[in-house]
Amino acid sequence: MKFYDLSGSDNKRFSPFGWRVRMSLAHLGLEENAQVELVKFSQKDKLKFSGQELVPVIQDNGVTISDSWRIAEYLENSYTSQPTLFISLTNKAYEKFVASWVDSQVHPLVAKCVVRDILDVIDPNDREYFRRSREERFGMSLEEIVANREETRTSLKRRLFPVRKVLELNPFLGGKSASFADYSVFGAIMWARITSSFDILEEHDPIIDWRERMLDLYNGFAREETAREH
Ligand SMILES: N[C@@H](CCC(=O)N[C@@H](CS)C(=O)NCC(=O)O)C(=O)O
Repeated sequence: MKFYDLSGSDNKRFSPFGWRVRMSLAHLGLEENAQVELVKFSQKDKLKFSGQELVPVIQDNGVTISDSWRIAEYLENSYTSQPTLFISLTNKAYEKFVASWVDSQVHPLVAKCVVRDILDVIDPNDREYFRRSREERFGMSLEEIVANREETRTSLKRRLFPVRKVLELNPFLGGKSASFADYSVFGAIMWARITSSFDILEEHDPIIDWRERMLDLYNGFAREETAREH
């Protein structure tokens, strides 16, 4: 299996969607099966075979799959007989809800905290593209986007309310063990952890305990990925 993941300079892998796939591979015990191919923003030619320009992508047994959700579905369908990544039996409804909620409601706030810092961890050749494309998307400079990030963090704290409520009852969003819902939220956490020294969680937030549990999973491999100092 080949796994194409986004990379900054020094092979830093910060893509939140890449993290969903990394955690899913580890969850299924497949991390050793996947040969990782790192792709920088300026190396989109490596993805030509997939007919689109975004990572993550996997190639396995002659099939090519892009999009973290579709990749996780493929892995679960191909490598397990029982549902474990997607625990809700009704059309994966819960995981779909959480993943889409993170994409639309959590990622924009995380971006407003760390997008300027991403510039420092990507390849110097990718910086002009990154600044231009993100400034176009937000309609302001990277510096302006993050200017009020303490306030953004307070909004993020409010937005993460449902996560806190589930964690009052369970150690993981998946219940007793982690599921794709956890990996969706955790992807956003790792995105910030690797690119920025700004902690997107405020002190004493109970979500910090969950973050620690997530960092411990699968022999703590996520914790070993170099984080920027807080
Ligand atoms: N829906 C896709 C989103 C993938 C995506 O947005 N990937 C970003 C990296 S986090 C990317 O490849 N960006 C390339 C670019 O912006 O040029 C998924 O879940 O995999």
